[in-house]
Amino acid sequence: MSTLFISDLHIDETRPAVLAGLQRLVETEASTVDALFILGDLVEVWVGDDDDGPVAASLRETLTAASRRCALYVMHGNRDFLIGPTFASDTGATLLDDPSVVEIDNDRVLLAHGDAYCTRDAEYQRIRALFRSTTWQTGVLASSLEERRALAASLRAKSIAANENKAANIMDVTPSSIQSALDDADVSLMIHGHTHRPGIHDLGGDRRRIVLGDWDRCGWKLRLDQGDAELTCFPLPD
Ligand SMILES: [Mn+2]
Repeated sequence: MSTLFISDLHIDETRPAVLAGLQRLVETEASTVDALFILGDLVEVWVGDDDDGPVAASLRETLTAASRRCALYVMHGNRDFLIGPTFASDTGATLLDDPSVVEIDNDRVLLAHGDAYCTRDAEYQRIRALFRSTTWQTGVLASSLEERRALAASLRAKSIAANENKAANIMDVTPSSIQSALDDADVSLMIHGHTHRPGIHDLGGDRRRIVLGDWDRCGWKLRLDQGDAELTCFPLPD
């Protein structure tokens, strides 16, 4: 069995190369794997499944093409937590809870976006809890698409000012929170994104933590083939 993992594409209208890179990955690789997992922050912002803009339309098309070639799983990140069941059914994707344990090559693997393990950033964790609460999300989704676009634009302006998508500004995971997550799930392998610090970490014993990379100067993908893990950076189209 072959499985592909990506995360942190942060797609928006300002970076067409990233969307083009995803389209090319789907065309060239989705039919060579059994499943594609997107572990959060597929987009820079998602204002709701009723988004009728060009980026949302391209994403629907691209993910639909992916789900025709392999099983497609989408997990929320801290940017696209408003992706809902309508988008999932439109594209043939299955929404995955964060975290989730899935079986791959007869091994149980813990999948997560990763931000929940950055426990040293108390302020971030407070905002995370708010944004992921049903009450807050229901309130936002009750406002008009125009109001949500305005809210997204103001949050995005703040994010650019704060350079929030840069690894230096994202706190890394707390090692103890990783060990607890592995203990709780009773697994030896976890895969996550968010921190923009791609790598394969040997945690001792048979424990491993694989961190996916963000799509910026290149795209990042992890391919698991019968237990072999290959984490690579590949060029994005011009
Ligand atoms: Mn993230």
